[in-house]
Amino acid sequence: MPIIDRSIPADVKFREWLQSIDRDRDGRVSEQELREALRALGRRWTGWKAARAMKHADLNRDSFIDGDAEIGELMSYAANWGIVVTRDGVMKTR
Ligand SMILES: [Ca+2]
Repeated sequence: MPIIDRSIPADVKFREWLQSIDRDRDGRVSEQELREALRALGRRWTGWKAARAMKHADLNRDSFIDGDAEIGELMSYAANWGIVVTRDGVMKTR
């Protein structure tokens, strides 16, 4: 179990991860990009998980995750998938 280092703002690492999965570099994350990222992390049921995450975190319903509030929601939600943010970046706990 990785130790979460509170001295490093977790959202910085999460933002770096979001940038890395933003394939078309438009500065926001689509459901498809999220799905591909989940697959790359070895998660299963990625279509279902991505759809659930969008429903939860896409607060303004524009079909993209962007902005502090939505990124925060997505980061919290990712813990449901066993995905956490540490000083080394985004990783799986199981
Ligand atoms: Ca949105």
